Amino acid sequence: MEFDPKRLARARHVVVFSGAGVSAQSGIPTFRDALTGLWEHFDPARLATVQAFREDPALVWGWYEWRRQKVLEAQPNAAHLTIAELARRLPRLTLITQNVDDLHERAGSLDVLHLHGSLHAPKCFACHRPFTGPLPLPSLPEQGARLEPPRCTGCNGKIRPGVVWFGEALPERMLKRAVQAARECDLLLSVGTSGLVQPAARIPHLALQQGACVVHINPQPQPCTAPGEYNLVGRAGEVLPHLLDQAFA
Ligand code: BV8
Ligand code: ZN
Repeated sequence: MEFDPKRLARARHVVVFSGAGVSAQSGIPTFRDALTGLWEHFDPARLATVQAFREDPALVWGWYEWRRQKVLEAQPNAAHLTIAELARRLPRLTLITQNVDDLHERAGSLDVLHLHGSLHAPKCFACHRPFTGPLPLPSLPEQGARLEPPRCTGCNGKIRPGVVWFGEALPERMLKRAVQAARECDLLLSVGTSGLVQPAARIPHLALQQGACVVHINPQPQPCTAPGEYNLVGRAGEVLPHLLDQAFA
């Protein structure tokens, strides 16, 4: 059964749930893509943890600064821009992202729900105060270059990335708003995510459970377990603009 794009134009409340795949065509490595994936050089499950930062703060801070540098050098791609355009054309759109980059915001999306935090919100590892000091452009030679984290102006603690690490709780308020939107939407677009990381991966299932239609936009077709679940196989940078054109033609 094919997904009818007109359902998008008629939707009352659309949720877009995005993962690393939406930034792939901006040149930001995803976590799992074999060739360029972040896992290939460094295992995020090992590095994206409190333990790793405790053991080797310069390695972890350097890895995140390298990733922040990639984001600063990147541009939003057609997928980000189309999601921002959809929000302008629909009565209501809630954007929930697992990504820690700001490409959705730079594409014009407003009120982005970051379930896993942001590269642009560093904070003190000790006292949790947001770090407001200057962060020079890292200009790191390559992934894996070490960099001593700056110090907190309040308590001299080490500054850490403002992201949610494995084993850390997701920001309560964000997760509540995301669950609420999934429970009341009539259509959810799941864009560029392998759906492996919990509890974020529950979001599309919550939408399905209450009868919303869920569309996976991904070059790898995702398992469709329920009626009302569809695959649009392809890269988000091409599939989303095409979907917008067909929906509002
Ligand atoms: C928690 C921020 C408890 C940091 C991230 C065993 C079983 C089940 C769960 C667990 C388990 N062991 C541990 C857990 C829990 C764990 C977890 O889920 N682990 C997984 C690995 C099994 N979860 C946690 O630890 C969470 N916290 O549970 O805390 C708790 C509760 C209360 C109180 C205290 C503690 C925290 C999880 C958050 C981790 N942080 N990010 C950072 O970025 O470094 S996760 C990180 O990885 C991303 O944020 C993202 O969520 C995830 C990557 O997933 P994707 O975005 O889907 O990316 P991926 O590369 O996997 O896929 C890309 C997709 O895009 C692919 O499908 C590809 O085909 C597609 N694609 C490629 N190109 C394109 C494309 N699609 C479209 N267009 C293209 N062009
Ligand atoms: Zn501090």
